[in-house]
Amino acid sequence: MTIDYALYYWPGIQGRGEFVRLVLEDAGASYRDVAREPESKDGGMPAMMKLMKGEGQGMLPLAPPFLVHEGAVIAQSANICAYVAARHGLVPKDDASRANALQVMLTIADCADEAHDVHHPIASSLYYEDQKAEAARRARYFVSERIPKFLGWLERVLERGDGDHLIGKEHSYADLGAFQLVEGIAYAFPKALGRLGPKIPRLLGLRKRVAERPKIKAYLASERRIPFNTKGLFRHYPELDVEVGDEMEP
Ligand SMILES: N[C@@H](CCC(=O)N[C@@H](CS)C(=O)NCC(=O)O)C(=O)O
Repeated sequence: MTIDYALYYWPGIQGRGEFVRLVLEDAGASYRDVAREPESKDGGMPAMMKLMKGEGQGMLPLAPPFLVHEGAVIAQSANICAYVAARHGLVPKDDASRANALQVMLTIADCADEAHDVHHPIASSLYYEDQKAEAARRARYFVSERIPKFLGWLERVLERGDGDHLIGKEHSYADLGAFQLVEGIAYAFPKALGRLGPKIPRLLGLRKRVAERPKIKAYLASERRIPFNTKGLFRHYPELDVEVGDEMEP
């Protein structure tokens, strides 16, 4: 079997690479997850670092995830998702729908960035333990203002559409991204999501439906799906899943 895509991402975490993995999996694409493969098979961290140092052809990536396809090196998670989706029928063909799908995916990436910045509000190069006070302060705002804003917006986009899909009447990579965002928030901020749940029925319905897509279901049950953990983008620290009351309006 020919392998079409090579995904490069930190081994051991879902992170931003997971948004790409879900699109590759739902597309049924053949791909390598290079940094998770043994060095003896040209995988592992050395293979990824080589490309990050510019010791390869194609565009120089700033940070993982990046995808190599037919010699092109493509970075930025939302951009990679859009690229793969367009090749596998996971986004409508017209320009406006494609721009809207990317808009949704970039907004999801913004929320994922903010979820990261809750546990690393000062610097990614510092340990969480070195920025706990700032993280606790930031968590209050993320939980009370930002989660309701982002998830409430996705709910409204669904409501204004057919109720089931973010883009038109078709399943697209935007739906896969929304699924992963909700999964990440459910893991990291279960109490916050529990409180918000009654206000986002369509988004929770989308989450369920995506999880039941045959290829996604098989992937989620496989070893390829790395469990969430406290090294990734979405981290569960109980002290950050703070209780807030009436501030939870979307
Ligand atoms: N906006 C980029 C962010 C990429 C990014 O921050 N990657 C992380 C891992 S998830 C990283 O390794 N960053 C290293 C760095 O920024 O120096 C994307 O969505 O792909």
